[in-house]
Amino acid sequence: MIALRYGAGPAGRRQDPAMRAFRADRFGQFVHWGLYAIPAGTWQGRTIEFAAEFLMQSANVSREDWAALAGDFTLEGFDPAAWARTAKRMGARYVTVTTKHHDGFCLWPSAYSDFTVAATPSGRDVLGEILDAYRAEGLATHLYYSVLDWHHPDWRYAIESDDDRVAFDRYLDFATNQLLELAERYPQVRGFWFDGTWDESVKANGRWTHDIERLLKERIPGAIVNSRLRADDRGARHFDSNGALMGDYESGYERRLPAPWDRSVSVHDWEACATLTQASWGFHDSAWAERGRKTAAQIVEQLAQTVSLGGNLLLNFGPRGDGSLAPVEVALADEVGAWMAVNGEALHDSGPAEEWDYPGWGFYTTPLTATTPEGSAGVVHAIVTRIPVSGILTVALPSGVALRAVRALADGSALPFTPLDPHTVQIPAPAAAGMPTVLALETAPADRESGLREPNPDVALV
Ligand code: FHN
Repeated sequence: MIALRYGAGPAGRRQDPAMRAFRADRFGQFVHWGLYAIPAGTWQGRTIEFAAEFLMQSANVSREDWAALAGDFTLEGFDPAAWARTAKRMGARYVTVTTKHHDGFCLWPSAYSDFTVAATPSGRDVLGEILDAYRAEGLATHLYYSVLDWHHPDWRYAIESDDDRVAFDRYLDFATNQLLELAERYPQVRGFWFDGTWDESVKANGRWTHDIERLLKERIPGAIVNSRLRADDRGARHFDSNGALMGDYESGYERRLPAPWDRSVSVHDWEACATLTQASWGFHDSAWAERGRKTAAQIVEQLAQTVSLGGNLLLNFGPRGDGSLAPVEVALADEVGAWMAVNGEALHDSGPAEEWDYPGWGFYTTPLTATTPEGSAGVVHAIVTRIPVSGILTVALPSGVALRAVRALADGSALPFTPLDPHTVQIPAPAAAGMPTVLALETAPADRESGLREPNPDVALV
C-alpha cells in the first residue's frame, strides 16, 4: 500500500440519496455548446474532419479571431426549454452541460474572465437559462468544466520552469474561483464533470484536484464528481496508485464501452459518454459528421450494454450556432424516446443481473432494489439486440433460479419457453423489429442442488 495524501478517500462506494439517484437514472444527455457551434467545423471555407470543438486548434485560429466569434453568438434560435423537452422525451433523466470548453469561452457571466456570454450581443446568462429549463422538466443538472484552457495566458501543458510554476498556480487559482463561482451561482446542480485534465501540468497538481473536489462538496453537499478530475500524488489518474477509484464514478469510457462480459467494471459506479456523430461533440455541419451518425437502435444497444454492466450512458447533443437543436438530433432523440416510453423500465432504475452470464444475443438487466446497488432477482429483463440465425434465444439460468414465465415488455404477452435442462431454457426469438425487443423473464427460486451446472460460461454463448 503506497502512502498517498491525494489518493482516493476511505469511504468507498457512495450510497447517499444523490448518488443512488444518479445511479438509478442511467441515461443522461451531454450538451456541448459554445462558440465552436458557429463555424461548425469549417474555417474560412475549409472543412476540417475533426471534432468541431477543436477547430480553433485544428484550423490554427488565433485567440483574437476565435474570440471575435462572440459577436455572432446571438441566440436567435436558442430555446433551452425545447432542448430540455427533447431530452425528457428521449428518456434522459439528467443533463451535463459544458460551462467552459477548451477554448475558454464561458456560458455564464463569470467575474473572473472577460471571455464569456457577458461579451456577446445578448449578455444573457445562458447557462442559468439552460439549467432552469432542464430543472423545469425534472431533470437533474451537472456542470462540465474543462480545466484545459486555450484562452487563458496562464494555462500550461507542463511545468518546465519557475515561471511556468507561478503562472500555472495563478491558473489554478482562476479555475478554483470559477468553480466556486459556479457552485455559488447554481447551487442546485447535482454534480461536476471535469475534462481537460490529462496534461502533465494537471497531473503534477494532484493536490489541487483533491482539494477542489473537497471544496465543491463542501459548497454543494452530495455533489457528484467524475473521476476524470483527479490525479494522485504520483500523477495517476482516475484510479490512484493503489488502484482505488478517485472521485465518485469512473468516467474513462469515452466513445467506447467495456466488453459486454466484463463484469469487473460493475464493482464501482461508472459512466460512459458517447457522440451521436462519429467523433464530434460540438455541432459539425458536414457530410463527414453525418456519415458516422448513430441510429436509434445503436444508441439503445449501447444503453442496454452499459446498464447491464452497472454504468450510466451520457449521450451527447451539439446544438447549432443559433442555439437550436439540429432536426436530425431531435428526430433521433424522439426515436429513442418512443422506444424508451415502452421499454425504459428495463433500463431506468436497473442494473446488472448478477450471476446471469452474458448471453451473446443481448443484455440482461434487473431492477435496482431500495437496498442494494446491484439489483435483485425476481424479474430479469432480456434486451434482445442480435437475433440468432437459429431463431432461438438460449438462456442459461443462474444456479438456484427457475424461470416461471416470459413476457414481452411492450404488450405483456406471454412467450413459450422450453427447458433444455434444469439450468437452460430456450425461447423462440421475437421477430426482428429494427429496434431491440425486451422480454421480462419472471423468475422464482429453484432448488440449488438440482443438478450440475456447466462451469464454462463460453458454453452458454453457443
Ligand atoms: O477534448 C474533449 C472533447 O472535446 C469532449 O469534450 C470530450 C467529452 O468527453 N472530452 C474531451 C476528450 O476526451
